[in-house]
Amino acid sequence: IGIEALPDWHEIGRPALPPLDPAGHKYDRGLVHALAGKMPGAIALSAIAAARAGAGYVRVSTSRPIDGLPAAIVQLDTAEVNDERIGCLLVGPGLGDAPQVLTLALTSRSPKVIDADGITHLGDPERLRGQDAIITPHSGEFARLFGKIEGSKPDQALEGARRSEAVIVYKGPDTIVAAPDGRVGFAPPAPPWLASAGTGDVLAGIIAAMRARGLPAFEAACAGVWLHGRAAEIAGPQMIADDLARAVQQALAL
Ligand code: NPW
Ligand code: AMP
Ligand code: MG
Repeated sequence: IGIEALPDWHEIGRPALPPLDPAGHKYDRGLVHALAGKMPGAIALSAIAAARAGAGYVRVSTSRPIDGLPAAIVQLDTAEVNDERIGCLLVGPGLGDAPQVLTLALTSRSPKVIDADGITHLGDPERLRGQDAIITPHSGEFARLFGKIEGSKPDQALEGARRSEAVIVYKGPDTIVAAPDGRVGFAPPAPPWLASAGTGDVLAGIIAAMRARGLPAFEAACAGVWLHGRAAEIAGPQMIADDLARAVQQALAL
């Protein structure tokens, strides 16, 4: 089907974040709790991006200390996934072969962003039902989770959202956000230098921060995609993922 025939589509634009409560404390400004795995550098990128995207508090559960994290990012050796203060749980970047960490995340009632190896370990999209989840697959991860779905990229994303009851951020040069209720967001063009290692991990962290800061799942996903693209423009063609994570702060001011 053509774009005009899609149920409820729109071009993704600047996010409308709720204003900060002048009397708020760090937990009110959004607690992102990230679960580390075999490649801690990836979750470090996510955590830094979440902090730069304005999460008031970022925690990382990890079995060993992670280099390069700002002092404000707290490292814990236990995964307290049932803490009701968690505004968004993040699992998957750098997880590697640790499906039990995904299973643990799915026991939490908090909203979730699931990316990378977390998507691969899902196996069955029906495990996402009732999870209040956003998933952020590239085309390889999308095919691993959903198998072959016919149709255009927005058709596929919508069908994936329907099957999983999750918001899908189907990444690539033409990123699409699809919700189970039929809404579809089309990202504005993003610079091709985003195609480098670690940029997807940064996106997952930004979206987790948007969710923890109070945006509903579809809006958080769209806001994250928009900020990620703008941060890439600000960081410029020679950027690496670390620069991208830092540039999110400037993208928020646009
Ligand atoms: P092909 O070539 O199309 O046949 P994986 P990953 C296919 C972590 N990272 N983009 C493609 O197959 C991540 O968080 C750690 C990419 C390819 O062979 C994950 O935990 C970093 N691939 C883990 O590494 C920074 C696509 O899928 C295969 C594709 C693995 O994530 C880097 C790769 O998929 C990285 O983020 C697409 N659009 N479409 C760190 N600093 O520690 C199809 N493929 O095996 O899931 O690899 O995405 O690199
Ligand atoms: P990942 O595949 O998880 O590392 O994520 C890569 C990120 O870069 C995603 O946000 C993609 O949408 C984005 N991206 C990948 N290739 C391109 C491209 N050619 N142009 C613009 N953005 C891209
Ligand atoms: Mg990735």
